[in-house]
Amino acid sequence: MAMPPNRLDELSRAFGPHLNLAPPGGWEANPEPDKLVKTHCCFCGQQCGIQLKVKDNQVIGFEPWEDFPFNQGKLCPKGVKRYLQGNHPDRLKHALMRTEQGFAEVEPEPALDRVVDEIQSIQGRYGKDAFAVLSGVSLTNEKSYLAGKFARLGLQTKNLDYNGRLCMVSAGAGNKKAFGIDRAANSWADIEGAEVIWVTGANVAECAPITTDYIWRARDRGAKLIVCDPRITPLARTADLMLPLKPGSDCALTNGILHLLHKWDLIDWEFVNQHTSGFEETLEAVKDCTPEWTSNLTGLPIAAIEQAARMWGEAKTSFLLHARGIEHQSKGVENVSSCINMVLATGRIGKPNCGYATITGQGNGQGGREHGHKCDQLPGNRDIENPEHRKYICEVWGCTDEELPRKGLTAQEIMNAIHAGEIKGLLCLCFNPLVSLPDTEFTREALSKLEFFVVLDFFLSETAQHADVVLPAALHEEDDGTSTSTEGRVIRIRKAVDPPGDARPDWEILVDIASRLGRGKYFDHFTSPEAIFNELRVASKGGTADYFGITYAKIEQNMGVFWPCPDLDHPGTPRLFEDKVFFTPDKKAHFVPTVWRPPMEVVDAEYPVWLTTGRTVFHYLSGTQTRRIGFLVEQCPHPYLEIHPRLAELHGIAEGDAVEITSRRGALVLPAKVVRTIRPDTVFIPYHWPGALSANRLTARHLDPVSKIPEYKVSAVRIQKTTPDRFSPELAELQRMAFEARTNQPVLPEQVY
Ligand SMILES: Nc1nc2c(c(=O)[nH]1)N[C@H]1C(S)=C(S)[C@@H](COP(=O)(O)OP(=O)(O)OC[C@H]3O[C@@H](n4cnc5c(=O)[nH]c(N)nc54)[C@H](O)[C@@H]3O)O[C@H]1N2
Ligand SMILES: Nc1nc2c(c(=O)[nH]1)N[C@H]1C(S)=C(S)[C@@H](COP(=O)(O)OP(=O)(O)OC[C@H]3O[C@@H](n4cnc5c(=O)[nH]c(N)nc54)[C@H](O)[C@@H]3O)O[C@H]1N2
Ligand code: SF4
Ligand SMILES: [Mo]
Repeated sequence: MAMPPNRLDELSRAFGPHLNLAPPGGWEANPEPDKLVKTHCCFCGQQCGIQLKVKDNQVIGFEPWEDFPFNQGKLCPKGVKRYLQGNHPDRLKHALMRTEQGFAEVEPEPALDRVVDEIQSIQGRYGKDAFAVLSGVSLTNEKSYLAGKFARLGLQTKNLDYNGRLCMVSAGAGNKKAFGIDRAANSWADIEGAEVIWVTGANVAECAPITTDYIWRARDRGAKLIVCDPRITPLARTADLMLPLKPGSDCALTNGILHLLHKWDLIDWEFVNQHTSGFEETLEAVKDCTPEWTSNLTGLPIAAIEQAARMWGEAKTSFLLHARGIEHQSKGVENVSSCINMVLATGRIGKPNCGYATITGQGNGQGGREHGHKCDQLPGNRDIENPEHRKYICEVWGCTDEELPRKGLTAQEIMNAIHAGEIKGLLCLCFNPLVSLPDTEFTREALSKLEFFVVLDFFLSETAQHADVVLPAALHEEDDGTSTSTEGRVIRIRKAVDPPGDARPDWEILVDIASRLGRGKYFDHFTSPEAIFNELRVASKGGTADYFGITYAKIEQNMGVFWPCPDLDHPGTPRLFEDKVFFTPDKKAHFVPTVWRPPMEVVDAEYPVWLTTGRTVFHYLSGTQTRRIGFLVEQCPHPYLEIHPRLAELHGIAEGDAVEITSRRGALVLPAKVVRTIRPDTVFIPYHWPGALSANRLTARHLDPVSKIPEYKVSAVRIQKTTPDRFSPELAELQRMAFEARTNQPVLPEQVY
C-alpha cells in the first residue's frame, strides 16, 4: 500500500537518527519478491512466525505466516515494521575505530588486531578476569551458547553476564527453587481452557500482544480474568476483577490470598501432601496476612482481596501469568515464589487447562538463559560451581577443570567493578547498558573509565558511542539459527539475506577473536550455526534444559519442538510435570515461604510519589531499533509522564505540560500524559530513550539479593510543574517532528506547546 510522503523523515535527519519510513525503492515501487522466507520476529519472546519478502538480497516487506501455530499470522506493530531496519542508512557496514577526531571506518583486519592486542595487554597486566563480557538474548541459542564458551575458554574470564539479568532472572530463580527447572510450565494452549486467568505485573496487550488473543479466546469460553497492576493496562480494561495495588506490594497480596485459601479450605490437600514440600512453613509465614493486613499494605479494598481469593480458590482450572511488574523488584524472587505458592496450594499445574508461566522478555529470553550465558551457569542450565556439571562440560569442550573459570559477577556488578577500576576491559554485544541499566549517570561514568571497550552491534547504539572499536554485526534476518519462545518451543530463525559490507554474524566475529587469541582449538570447528547447535545439543544433554533430541530437521518438520527433549525419538514436552514429577532432588514441588518486606526505596516527605517504568507497544527495549522506524516513532515519538488527574491537579499540571521529575539519582523534564488508568499516588515513564530522555536517570541500582535484578519498578520521586523551555533540545525536537507529521505542515516551536 502506498503511503503519503511525510515530513517526519526529512526533519528527523536534523535531530539525529534517520527514520526509515519506506522499504528499499519506496512504497510506490512495490516490486514482486524473489522469495518468501519463513522465520520469526526479531523482537519479543512471543517469537511470532512471519514470512519475509526478499528481493535482490533486501528484505522489502512481509506476509503473514498463517500456518505457524502460535500467532497464526497475527503480528503487533513492531513485527509488522521490523523489515525497515535492513536498508536503514545508519546501518553499520564497516568497523569503526576511535581516533582523536572521532570514529573512523577501518578494514576488518586492523580492527580485529587491535581488539586482540588490547585484550592481551589488559589481561597480561591485570589478570584474565579484568576483561569482561556483557551479552544479550536477542542472540540465537547458537550465539548465546558461543558467547558463554567464548568468555570462558576464549578470553578465560569468569566475568560474563547478559541482559537477561535485567529481565528474566527473578523468574528463573523462583522457578528453580520451586520446580528445579526454569521454563513456562505449559504451552499457551492451556490458557484457552482455564476457568480463571490471573495476570500480574504484565502489560500483556502491549508487551506480549499475541498472548491477549489466547486470553480473549478463554474469555469467550467463559473464563474470568483477574489483573494486578498499579496501572489499568489495556488488557485490564477487559478484566472481571482489577487489583490496582501499590507498586512493590505484590508479595503482601499473594500472601494474603494464600492466607484466605487456607482459611476457607480451598486447598488441594491431595496434591499438596503427595507432590510438594514446605507447605507448613509457608502457611506459618502467611498466618498473620489477614485481609486487613493485606489491604493496608496494598491499598486494595478488603472486598476485592476476598473476591480474588474466592475466584481463584473456587475455580477448577486456572492459569497464572506474570512478567516484569513483579520481577523487577528488590524482592523479585520472593514475589515469584509467592505466586507459585498460590498455584501449588490449589494443585493447578501439570494437567490440562491448568498452568503457570512467566512471560519471557527478549526474543530469545528463554533459550538464551539456558546454555551458559549467565555468570554462574554452564550449558543445559548446569551450575558452574557443581563439580559433576563442570566435569561433564570439560569433557564436551575438551578442556581441564583448571581451564574452566568459576562463577563471575552479574551484569550490574560488572558495571560496578568497572566503575571501581577493578575491571579494565569490556566486550559488549547485543546489550545497550547506557540506556537499560539503572542510574544512567553511574553507567556513563563507568564506561568512561574503561581502558578498552569493544562493541558488536548493527547500529551505533548509545553505548557503542563510548567504544574504542565497534565491529559491525548481522541483523536477525542475516543469519541462521534457533530461538526458544516464551512457551519453551525451540524454533528456526532462517537467513533471508546476506549482511552488507563487512558486517558479519556475531558467531563468526567471536570465533575469529578466539582464534587470534590462540584458542582456536576450542572454536575453529564452528563453521556454521548448525555446527554450533550440534555441540549445544551434546553440552545440554542430561541437564534440565536438555536439547539433545532437537535437530534443525525436527524443528522444521514440527513447526518447533518443546524442550526438554532428551533423545532423537522424543516428541518434546509442551506441558511439564504431567506425571507430577518435578526436577528437584526429591522430585517434589517446593513451596518457598515468603515474608513481606518493603521495597528498597519508599516514598517519604521529600520524594512522595511512586515511580514505575516499563514499555509501550510501539518501542522495543533501549529503542536502538524501533527509534529508527518512522511509523513507530510517529505513533510514540518521545517519552512522557503518565499521571492521574487527581495528582496532576494537586500540582496544577494539565495534559502536555512540562513536568520535572526528580529522584535521589537525577532529574528529567517530560510532558504530562494525564490518564485515569494509573493509581493517583504513582507515575509511569516508558524507558526506551537515551540521554536527557532516559527513565533510568531516575532509577536506583538496588538489586534483588538472589537474582541481582534491578528494582526498575519501584522508586520514589517528587514532581513539579515547570515551563516548556526546560524540555531538553531532544524532546523539543521530537515534539516538533511529531506535530509536523500529524499536521503535515511545519510549525513554530511555540505551537507545539
Ligand atoms: N512493546 C514492547 N514489547 C516488549 C518489550 C518492549 O520493549 N516493548 N520488551 C520485551 C521484554 S525484554 C520484556 S522483559 C517484556 C516486559 O513485559 P511486561 O513486564 O509486561 O512490561 P513492563 O512494561 O516492563 O511492565 C509490566 C507491568 O508491570 C506493571 N507494574 C509496575 N510496577 C508494578 C508492581 O509493583 N506490581 C505489579 N503487579 N505490577 C507492576 C506496570 O504498570 C506494567 O503494566 O516485554 C517484552 N515485549
Ligand atoms: N527503567 C527500566 N529499565 C529497564 C527495563 C525497565 O522495565 N525499566 N527493562 C529491562 C529489561 S526487561 C531488559 S530486557 C533490558 C534490555 O536492555 P538492552 O539489552 O540493553 O536493550 P536492547 O535494546 O535489547 O539492546 C540490545 C542492543 O543490541 C543490539 N542487537 C540486537 N540484536 C543483536 C544481535 O543479534 N547482535 C548484536 N551484536 N547486537 C544486537 C541492538 O541494536 C541494541 O543496541 O532493559 C532493562 N532496563
Ligand atoms: S508480539 Fe512480539 S514477536 Fe510478535 S510481532 Fe510483536 S514484537 Fe514481534
Ligand atoms: Mo526484558
